[in-house]
Amino acid sequence: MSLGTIAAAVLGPTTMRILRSLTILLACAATACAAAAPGALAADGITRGSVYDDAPDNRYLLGGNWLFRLDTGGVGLTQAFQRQTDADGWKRTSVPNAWNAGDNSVPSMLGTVAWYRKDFRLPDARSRLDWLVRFESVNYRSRIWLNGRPIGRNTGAHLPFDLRLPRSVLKRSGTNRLVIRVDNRRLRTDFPPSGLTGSGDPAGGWWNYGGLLREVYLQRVDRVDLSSVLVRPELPCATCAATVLLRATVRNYSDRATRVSIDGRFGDLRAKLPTKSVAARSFASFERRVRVSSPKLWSPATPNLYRAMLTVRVGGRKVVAQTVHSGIRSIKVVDGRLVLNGKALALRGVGLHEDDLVTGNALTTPRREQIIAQAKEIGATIIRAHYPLHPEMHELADRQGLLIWSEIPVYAIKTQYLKRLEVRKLAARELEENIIANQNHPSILLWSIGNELSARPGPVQHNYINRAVRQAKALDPTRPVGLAVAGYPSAGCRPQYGALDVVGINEYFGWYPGPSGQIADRDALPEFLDSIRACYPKKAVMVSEFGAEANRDGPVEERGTFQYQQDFVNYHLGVIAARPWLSGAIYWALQEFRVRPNWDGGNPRPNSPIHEKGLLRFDGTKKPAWLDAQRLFKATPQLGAR
Ligand code: GCB
Repeated sequence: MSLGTIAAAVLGPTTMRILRSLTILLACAATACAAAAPGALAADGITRGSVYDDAPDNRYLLGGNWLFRLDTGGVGLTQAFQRQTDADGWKRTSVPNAWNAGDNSVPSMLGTVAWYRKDFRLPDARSRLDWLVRFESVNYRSRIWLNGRPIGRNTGAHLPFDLRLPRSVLKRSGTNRLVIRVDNRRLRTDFPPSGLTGSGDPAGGWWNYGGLLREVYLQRVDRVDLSSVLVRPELPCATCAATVLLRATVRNYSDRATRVSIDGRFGDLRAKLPTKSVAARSFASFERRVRVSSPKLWSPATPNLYRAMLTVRVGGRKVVAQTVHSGIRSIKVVDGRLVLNGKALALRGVGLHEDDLVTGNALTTPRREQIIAQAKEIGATIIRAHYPLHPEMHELADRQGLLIWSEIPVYAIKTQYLKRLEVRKLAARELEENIIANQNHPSILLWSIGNELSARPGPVQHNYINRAVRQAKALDPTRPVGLAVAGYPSAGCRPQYGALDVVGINEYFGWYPGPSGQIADRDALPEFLDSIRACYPKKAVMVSEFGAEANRDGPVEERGTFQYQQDFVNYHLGVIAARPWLSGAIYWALQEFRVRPNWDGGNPRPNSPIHEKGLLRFDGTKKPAWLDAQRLFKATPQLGAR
């Protein structure tokens, strides 16, 4: 047992997290603050563990000093790579990092190519070990080299990927050099897609931050590793016993078939998973069900968590273990309502972006804690983002009782691109990865397959919806599947939404005019919502967005004033409250964030690139409408209205 493991056992995860941050700071005091040339940077900053709790225990955070440089070009990739590995031109940085945080220019939004480098020594030099590198989120296209040899690539942010460090190039005791080329220039077929606005500026619903936006880890593999862990409670009724499925998918990295045994735990219950042999260089799944006779249910009001644990052994020796904090609850759509543990929901909540004035999308733990605390303070029971949130956001939501509308960034992609095979494949991969990475969280309410695709769907979107719903249900039969759509009366009833359990309506009545001015008048909202109910009587319907920009005091009739926003919030929440069949409503957004150059968001006096529909300003101060939303959220019986 290493010192780190002993410390973790004695001190617990939160204290360990604080100690890790201190270690990084002290490392900086000893090295970064000395004037060593970046080219000769010492290998440093590797600490045992992860910034979140439910991770396998064989991870090491690749923290400390990293190097960064913008691309200086090169004819081919090899030449570019060689130039980038020269000693000159690198600057110190730390990871996570968004290199263009605070640069609000058009070129910054359009994206560029940049390089990161980390020199490191393995924390354990034993030759029987294999090593992986894991990236939690890289925006957008990445290529990775180890000691000058290409080892892999990835496309798409907000979801993790890992690569094996080849034995033939990995130095067991010397310094290894990891180099990552990150390209955040967007294509029309990316998630989210690029494009141009009417005025020729880069389009897009949020800032295009480039970089290693979340943590990077090393993962130590002792012959076999946990490739995924599933802890899935099934609750037939609110007063029933629960069955919990424990499943571990194990990968054997070695050249020999290996007999693996797994000990499972769920709360106080212990369960051995059937022992089997895993063939050389392949995967095997192990599973077992346990019965929990009188479960303490999870809900936003009582976020009870059970600690589950899977410990993998080879020849009786523990090689890896993972903890999962699980919650027992059921979520269903019954007669057109979302029902949690047998009670119909009328959720209230906020949409958000992982954005920070200083660090952009590369958030710190305190900033994540702040966002969740703000959502709780306003009285939310649900949060929504356009992409999978950081794993720690999920854990905070589990612990503090927030539900998550979990969406993949299949955002406003045009039908002509959605039609393409490579786009469909990437969407399917992101949906699968999101479900595999995040399904253990009781906070996840539903899987959303996208936002604002064409409001008049045809065969292409129909086909996308059908396949995505089928895929999500096959991976996770316990959760509903939804889609957020732009709310326009002219769209009518759409049979293409048939496979969905939940329809989210983004409604901006009385804010944007919409095509032919059809949503300019807010008084058209009640009738519109009633028509949606009539279209989809068996589906759960939620208002997935509503909001108005506000950045100044002024008359209540003047768009963009705090008074207009206040009136807007009161009116919309009033119309929503009068429709108890709505399963929820989500204000867009909790806080201001960066969108794109020349963003006006419908405000005659905008403050580009800031999206100002937030109830909090970017600096965290409250706008007057915050109190209205808080009062009305808290006055709503959100859990168990029926
Ligand atoms: C939407 C989008 C969201 C935007 C919002 C707006 O429908 O889903 O990403 O920020 O409208 O403010 O226009």
